[in-house]
Amino acid sequence: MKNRTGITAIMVASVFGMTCLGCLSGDGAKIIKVSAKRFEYSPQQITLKKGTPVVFQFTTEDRTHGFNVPSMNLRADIVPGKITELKLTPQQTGEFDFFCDIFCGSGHEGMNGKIIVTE
Ligand SMILES: [Cu+2]
Repeated sequence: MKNRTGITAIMVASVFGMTCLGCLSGDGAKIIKVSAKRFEYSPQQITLKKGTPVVFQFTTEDRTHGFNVPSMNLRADIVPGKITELKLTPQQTGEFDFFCDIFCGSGHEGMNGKIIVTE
């Protein structure tokens, strides 16, 4: 349990240069890489286990996008040239829709995906 200084309670950390210095993954959480581009996320469907902490690492290939999961009260900006991290420990099983909430052009409305939380 080293390298935990100052990272325990951080929700979002953005790091320049696509490297992840002092990232949230130090506590053993599973890393889930999600890339965004007009007008889709990859992967579009993410399956998680209830009670198991994960760290999302968001990147974008073209421009700024959003990542918003209203039913989980979770959102982030995804900015070119950075890795944006978001920590999540799902507390409920079910299906949770996410979508881009930063207008990124014609087609933006269909930029969405799903988090599935299993027991
Ligand atoms: Cu968008």
